[in-house]
Amino acid sequence: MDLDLTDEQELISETARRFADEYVIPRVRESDRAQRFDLELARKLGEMGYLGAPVAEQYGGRGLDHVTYGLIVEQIGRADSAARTVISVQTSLVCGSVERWGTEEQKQRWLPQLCSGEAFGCFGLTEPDSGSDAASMRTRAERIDGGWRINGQKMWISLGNVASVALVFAQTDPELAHRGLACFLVPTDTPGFSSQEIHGKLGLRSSDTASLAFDGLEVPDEALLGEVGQGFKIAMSALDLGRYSVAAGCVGICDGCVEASVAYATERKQFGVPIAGFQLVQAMIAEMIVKRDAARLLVLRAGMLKDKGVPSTTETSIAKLYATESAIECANTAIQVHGGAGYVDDHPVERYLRDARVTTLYEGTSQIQKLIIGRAATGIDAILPRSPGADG
Ligand code: COS
Repeated sequence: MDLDLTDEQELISETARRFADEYVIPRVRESDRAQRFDLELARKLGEMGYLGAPVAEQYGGRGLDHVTYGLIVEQIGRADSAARTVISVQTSLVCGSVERWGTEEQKQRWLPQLCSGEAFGCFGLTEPDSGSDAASMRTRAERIDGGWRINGQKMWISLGNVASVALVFAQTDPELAHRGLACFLVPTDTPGFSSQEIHGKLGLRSSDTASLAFDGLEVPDEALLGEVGQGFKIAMSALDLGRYSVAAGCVGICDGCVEASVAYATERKQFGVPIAGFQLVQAMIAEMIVKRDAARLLVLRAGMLKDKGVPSTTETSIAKLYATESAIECANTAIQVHGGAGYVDDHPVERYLRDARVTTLYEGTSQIQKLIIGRAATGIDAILPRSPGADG
């Protein structure tokens, strides 16, 4: 594994770091306090080429490799996880799915406006009663003349209130279980589509989060992404990209924790010396650095596998599991380094902790990542619980 970044990768990462420092960080505290989605920032991400960075240039993307995309996401994640969520959802879940599974017409219609930030997209998989068990969704799509009628609800949908297009996963035939799922590209101005803001979140307060409802919503056949029955595969392949992006963002959080802690500990004096001079404080900083570097290497490995075009589901789950758990641990440790100062939002570390907390829940919980990793190692599927006495 070649760990050297190319000159271009270094340059793009450095540019993203500068953009994060100069443009994103100065506005993040106010948006977080106001719990307000920063539309101007989201559009600026498009202008910078950070939405759809790995999408082919012919569709408005930058045609970058996944390693470079991960470097961009890390830098934005260090600055603001809400902005990073815009990139992850738009690029990995939405653009990634349209580019891989869409018809030429669907790609031409949606990708340029999504990559430029002119329009936003959301990913409608999770429902009030269906999270880890994504295939058990209740949203139904029924065949009508020339198209489909969709009824149901989605929950915890990032960008759901600002999106112009929603990827909506729906069951076409419950008897077929996951093989009956279909995915639709639904313009959000379609009659029967509605969204509602979700507030009161622990973190990601300036991220737009919605519940969606579909009430007799009708779409033509051309709205189908891929084929009927491919919905589950589309969702899982999207999550392979989305989990990678979340992991890269969490490397950014770990890095931000190190940076803030070193700055604070070398400045803050107690007993007449900077607290960085105390061994127990250095130990905390060292622990964060080890976690950051290990997470960064796991993300790099997953990105390299994606760039080679080989399966990377397990390595992506390993990166996501480790990076997200590490982000929480680093943020908690960084608050400890900061003492009381870390408990208020003059420093970024309390926000890091609140924002990191969701990353072990969304795009597959840590438990789901462990089950994916364990199944790959043992060949035994421990995902479905078996009742006592059941066969097999
Ligand atoms: N890419 C493409 N196809 C995939 C895939 C992937 N990464 N993972 C699985 N599939 C396919 C399998 O090949 C299988 O295909 P067939 O029907 O042809 O056999 C099918 O999907 C079912 O796969 P699997 O048996 O692995 O599904 P399980 O029901 O065992 O469970 C888990 C899969 C639990 C891992 C999955 O449902 C999951 O990841 N759940 C979490 C959902 C999630 O992350 N939700 C958050 C939403 S975004 S906030």
